Amino acid sequence: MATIYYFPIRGRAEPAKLVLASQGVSFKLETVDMQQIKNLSRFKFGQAPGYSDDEIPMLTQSNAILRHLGRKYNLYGSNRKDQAAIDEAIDAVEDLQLKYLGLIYGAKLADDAKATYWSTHGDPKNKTSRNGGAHLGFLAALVASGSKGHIAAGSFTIADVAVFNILDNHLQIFQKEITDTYPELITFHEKISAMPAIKAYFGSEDRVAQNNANGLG
Ligand SMILES: N[C@@H](CCC(=O)N[C@@H](CS)C(=O)NCC(=O)O)C(=O)O
Repeated sequence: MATIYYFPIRGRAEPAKLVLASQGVSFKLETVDMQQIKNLSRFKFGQAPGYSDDEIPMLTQSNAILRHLGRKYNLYGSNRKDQAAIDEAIDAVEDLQLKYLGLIYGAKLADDAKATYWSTHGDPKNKTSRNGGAHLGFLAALVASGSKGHIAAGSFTIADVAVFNILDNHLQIFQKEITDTYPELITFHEKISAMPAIKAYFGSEDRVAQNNANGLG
């Protein structure tokens, strides 16, 4: 059975859970202890999440897990052009994810840090400023340039999952700002949330309530 080894939060395990849920694949969450994993060689980099299934005894690195699931469940495009576009989107999401984690864990979501974050990574007027390639405007453009409401390949792929998840995290903090600024992102979020399997997952116990380990965001 697909097993995710992680803390009882959404965090970096959530994209994998979303993919499995979207395919109707049941999974088990084995909660881990931070100190314990430091001494377990199967957590190759001393970090979680980890993932295992019938093919892979243990895989770490959340984006490697996401890509493995994409290949396993045919959610990774069917030609190199689409696959490249999917990779591009996942890597762009990672750039924004690192900024987001800085806001949550580094700045502890302080009001002034939130304002600076929105100005740098959300406000359209700073899309062309130095923002480390991390800006919600880029995601909005990505969504708008996709086809059939999907980021790549004109169908549901792991790129949709990556973009959905980072957007979902940002909506916890910047709901009003995003709604007022990027209606295309709201439409995309609503579309993915309305997929029957995703909707069922959100209503299930598998969707843990806490987003980040420090309870913020
Ligand atoms: N690049 C890794 C980062 C994983 C990561 O930062 N995991 C955190 C929890 S979300 C962790 O295990 N931290 C403990 C540590 O770094 O010592 C991934 O994407 O999986």
